[in-house]
Amino acid sequence: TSFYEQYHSLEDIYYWINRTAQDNPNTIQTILLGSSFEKRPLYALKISLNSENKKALWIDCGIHAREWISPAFCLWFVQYSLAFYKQNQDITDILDNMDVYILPVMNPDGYLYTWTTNRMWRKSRSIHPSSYCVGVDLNRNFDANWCTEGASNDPCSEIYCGAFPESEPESEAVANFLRSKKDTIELYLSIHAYSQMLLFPYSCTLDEAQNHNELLEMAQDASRNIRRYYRNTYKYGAGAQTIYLAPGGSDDWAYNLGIKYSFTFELQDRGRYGFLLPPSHISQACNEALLAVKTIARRVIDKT
Ligand code: 0X9
Ligand code: ZN
Repeated sequence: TSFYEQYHSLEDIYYWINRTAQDNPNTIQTILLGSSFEKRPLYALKISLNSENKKALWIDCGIHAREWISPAFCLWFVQYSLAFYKQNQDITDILDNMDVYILPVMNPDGYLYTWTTNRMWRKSRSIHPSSYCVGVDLNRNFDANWCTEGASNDPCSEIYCGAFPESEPESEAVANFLRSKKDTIELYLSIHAYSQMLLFPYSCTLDEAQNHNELLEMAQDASRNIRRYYRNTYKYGAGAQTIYLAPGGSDDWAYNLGIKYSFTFELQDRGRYGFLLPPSHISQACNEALLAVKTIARRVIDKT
């Protein structure tokens, strides 16, 4: 099996980021977004094949530490882009029309902790002055109905929202970057696991987003394609209506910033292995997600 059909330690991922940028100096650039609580660098890769591009696609992976298929997808996507540009029509159209920013691991401290100490860790690894409990749920720390129903102000909770919006260096770094690029980024994607869902705003309220029907059609189209090509089922819908109310998420925040095409993908599986998805399933899980990215990006490009 190839490098991309395995899970990788944080150290290996940093090595891969460096190596990928070095080997592709004309197309790939690394961007240092900031650093984690434990002072690890947050590197994004920018894939740029057409210097005239004004539009961009953002993909982040690894917000939640234990969702190992998520960083695996970010690596998969970069590799696929480099290997299949000018070979596959869909990826060629994406890269001809958009720059792509990829953040392989938004929560490096948590990811490392799942490799060394606790495989089921979800949150970041920040310490709080008032509690012995560690970490913030980075997907509850953004400024979208922050810390209302569906999040917790208890530092010991798995869905702890943090002391204030963007209190965590990881979420602040991502929010700062997206703010600085909000006029070019047209499509925001956040990769999670598990449960096989294609979600869009809102999760922080039961209200419908202004372009709800458009988002619904995009997600439905992606879900249909996955069923047709991979015979697998992905539910789709607004987050709060499809899974649960969960405020402070990056997708809702990016949407309110003005990125009108904003999605959270929950990759494989539906609970058989859960977060412990075996490496033998990586390729199908990533191919399904890739097809969803292609389907949705195509529609965004055609509209804008
Ligand atoms: O609860 C979450 O943060 C995500 N599910 S997970 O099992 N990966 O933790 C869903 C996120 C949906 N979007 C928002 N809540 N904004
Ligand atoms: Zn998650």
